[in-house]
Amino acid sequence: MTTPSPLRVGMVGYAFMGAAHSHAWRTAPRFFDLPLRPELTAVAGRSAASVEAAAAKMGWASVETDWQRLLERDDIDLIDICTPGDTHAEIAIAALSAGKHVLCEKPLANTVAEAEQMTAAAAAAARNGIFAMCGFTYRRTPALALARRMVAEGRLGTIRHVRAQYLQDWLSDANAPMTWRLDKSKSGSGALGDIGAHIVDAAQWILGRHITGVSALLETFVPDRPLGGDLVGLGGHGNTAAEGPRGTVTVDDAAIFTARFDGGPVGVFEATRMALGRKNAMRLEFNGTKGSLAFDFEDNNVLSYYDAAEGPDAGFRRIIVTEPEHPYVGNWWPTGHGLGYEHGFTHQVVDLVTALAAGQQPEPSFADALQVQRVLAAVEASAEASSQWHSV
Ligand code: SOE
Repeated sequence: MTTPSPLRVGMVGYAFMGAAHSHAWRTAPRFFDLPLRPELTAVAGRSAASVEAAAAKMGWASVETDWQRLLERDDIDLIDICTPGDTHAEIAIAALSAGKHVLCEKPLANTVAEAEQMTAAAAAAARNGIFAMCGFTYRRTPALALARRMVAEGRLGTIRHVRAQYLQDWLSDANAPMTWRLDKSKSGSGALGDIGAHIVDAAQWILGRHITGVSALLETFVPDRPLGGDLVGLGGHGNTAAEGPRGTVTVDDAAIFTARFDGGPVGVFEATRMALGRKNAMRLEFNGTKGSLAFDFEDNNVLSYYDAAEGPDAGFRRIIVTEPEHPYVGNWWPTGHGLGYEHGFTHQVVDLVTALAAGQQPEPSFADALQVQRVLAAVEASAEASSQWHSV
């Protein structure tokens, strides 16, 4: 067997997402026969001591304290962007014009204008065989990939309803500290972009339909928070109560909206990081004319399916998505042994590397992610348009 050519990766950022991506780059070739062999060539971060410690822990061969250095290096083929949203556009556009492939964390950018520029840069690069992809990893959760397959097979008939929630609780405590995720200039938005973006992308991808309009409200329950916390630890998922001077929260704590999809389905969406007791409840439900599907990431190896053809005794049944025939699962453990959060990132590497080796556009493309960005912007615009709010 010939050894695959290397795909030499330079990663920017090394917190929560950097750790998840590092694990995926290392693990993917150990479980999947990849057409290219990922190499963890260099990681960039501003603090020399911290980036060196991260490189040693996560398995990167070298470090840079300026991400621009990654673009100058000719031993790097792909730039993996794991930094807050305010840096995505600059890094991605520069990387593409330097002839590097790009994997960029979601949401693609902080504004539609930035996302448009990134999409234009990606289109130009694609003409030269250089590709960009956005990291909506939940597409790679086996149960959700199976849901998409079942919808495409017509098992639900014509879809009428979409019910989508992404519920976490790590910001419930009003003294949980400020993080970059609560600063609009860094994160673009709050629960909306951080976790709402995932349910928008997943719902559209599973249905193969786009959201065409929304009616929304956004709420910020805790307008200021202690500045004393660790702004970076756990990628800004710090939830240990802190004291001292408080900074202003400039993003939404909760985003709630109704939506219409092309072709007829209607949807209800909710994203919050203040649903006490819900840890990572990324939930999707679809109701069609022939059946329904339901998923909750807190039980991520299960897809619930209701088949109306089973007659009066039909009930939701739990498909344990761990059979070798299920998407991605055949390369892992024996039936029933289950996968977790990190596997989505590993599958993302598998799909990305497979597309790059074939000279094909990986999905989701920047154009796909721009469309999600437009939905987020429409939610914000609708929430601001109080004239459309009817008081009771
Ligand atoms: C990354 O994909 C991500 O969206 C994080 O940014 C969220 O904070 C996390 O809770 C879910 O995953």
